Amino acid sequence: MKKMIVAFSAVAAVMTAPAFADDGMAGMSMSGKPSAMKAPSGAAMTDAEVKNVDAAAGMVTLKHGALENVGMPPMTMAFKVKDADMVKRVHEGDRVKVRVENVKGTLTIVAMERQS
Ligand SMILES: [Cu+2]
Repeated sequence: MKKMIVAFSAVAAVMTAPAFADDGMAGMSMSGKPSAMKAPSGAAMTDAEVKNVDAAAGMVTLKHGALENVGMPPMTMAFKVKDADMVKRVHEGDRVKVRVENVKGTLTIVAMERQS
C-alpha cells in the first residue's frame, strides 16, 4: 500500500510540474519589490516632463501627455507619488515616462522612469 502511494505521488509530481513552471513564470513577472518602479506588464506609460518636485509632500508636478486609463487630456498638474522614494529619483526638467492610476480616489503616480 505504501508503494502505491509513493507511485501516485511521483505521477502527480510529474503531471503538475509543467503547471507549476507556468505559475512560477507568471508570478515572477508580477512580483518584485513593492517599491519597484516598473509598471505591470501591459500598463501603458505616458511621456511627461517634471515641472516641480515637492519631496516633503510626496508630490510631483508633471506636464503630462494624455492619460487614457484615467481619462485625462494632456495638462500640467501635481500628482501624489505611490512611494516617497520616487520623488528622490527625479528632478525638475527631467523627461519621464509615468503610469498614473486612480488609487482610492487619488490620482497617483504608480510608476515613473527617467528617460535618458
Ligand atoms: Cu492631468
